Amino acid sequence: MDAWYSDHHLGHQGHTEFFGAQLLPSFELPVRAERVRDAYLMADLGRLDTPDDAGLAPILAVHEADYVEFLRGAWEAWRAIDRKHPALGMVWHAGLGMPKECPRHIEGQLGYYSMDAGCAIVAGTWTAAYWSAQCAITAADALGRGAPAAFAICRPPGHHAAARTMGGYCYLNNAAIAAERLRGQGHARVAVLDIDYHHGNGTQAIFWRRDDVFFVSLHADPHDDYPYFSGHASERGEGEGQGATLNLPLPAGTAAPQYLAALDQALDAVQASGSTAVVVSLGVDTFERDPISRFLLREGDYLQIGRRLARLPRPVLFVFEGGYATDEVGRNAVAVLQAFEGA
Ligand code: SP5
Ligand code: ZN
Repeated sequence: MDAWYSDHHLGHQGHTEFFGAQLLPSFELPVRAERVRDAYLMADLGRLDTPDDAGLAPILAVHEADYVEFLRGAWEAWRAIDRKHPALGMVWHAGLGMPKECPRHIEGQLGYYSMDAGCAIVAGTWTAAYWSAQCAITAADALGRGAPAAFAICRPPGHHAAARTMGGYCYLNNAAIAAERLRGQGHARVAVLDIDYHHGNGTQAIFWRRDDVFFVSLHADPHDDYPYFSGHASERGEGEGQGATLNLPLPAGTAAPQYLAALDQALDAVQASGSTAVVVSLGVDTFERDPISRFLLREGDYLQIGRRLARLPRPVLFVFEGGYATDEVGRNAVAVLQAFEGA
């Protein structure tokens, strides 16, 4: 399978995050995508290319225009008040619902458009997020031309971003944008299978009321881990989308046997959904030595995952999400693809 990668992601660095009240460099580092790219090339699975520029239209098919405008201009606006540090909101509207009025001040806007303090903005953030999304779009277009599988090496990741909200290192929802693109190619039903350690709350929210995109996710139980406020098994979609969301939360300490059993359940659900194209949100922060996660998957387990994913209906688009063990992130992500191709 061919892959898409853009080095514009390198401009998104120097951003920080909090652990409690301690400010740390973000776990979401440029080296992650470089390691995935290098492992992909080493595995000799196909061609690596840079994405085409499909413009803003496919992004605006998923995200609200005011949010996209905010992301484009946030760094410039922030520079007017602080020229030295990343932009980061610290005031949120939790519990109030989405306020009617968006604040005029950039600090207020940063809070208005975010779910947490995990999305600092630096000079290169918008360009990086834009080209990350373009990787997913170009890869989806390759499927439209008949490729059975493709790999979008996206950075920053996307699955925590909703239509008007950033969070959890995610600005634009690459997987949702790709799923929408596949819908536009004539697939009546598309599935998004999210195997990142964290619940894909953004993707779930985007398709919550729709039955044309089936969302299924395996992740840490939100009682115990980020994003805490979505991902429970009781969340099944609403309205037209009733039943088109499936969450399979798993406890801390989950290892391969339990994980693979849940994956089988997810794969059965994708089959039953009648989807004719699949986007896999491929996070490998399920790894035993991931620094922010508490599952116990080992390197060889990613081959098992890939072999099982070969059961998916084609075409399949792999979109890179999380994975923070920088020494192993490349090998683990590419192991999934190798086993998928080999099966
Ligand atoms: C795309 C993705 O994987 N985003 C993850 C965002 C997680 N943000 C919250 C991280 C909280 C980490 N707390 C545990 C620290 C252990 N040292
Ligand atoms: Zn994650």
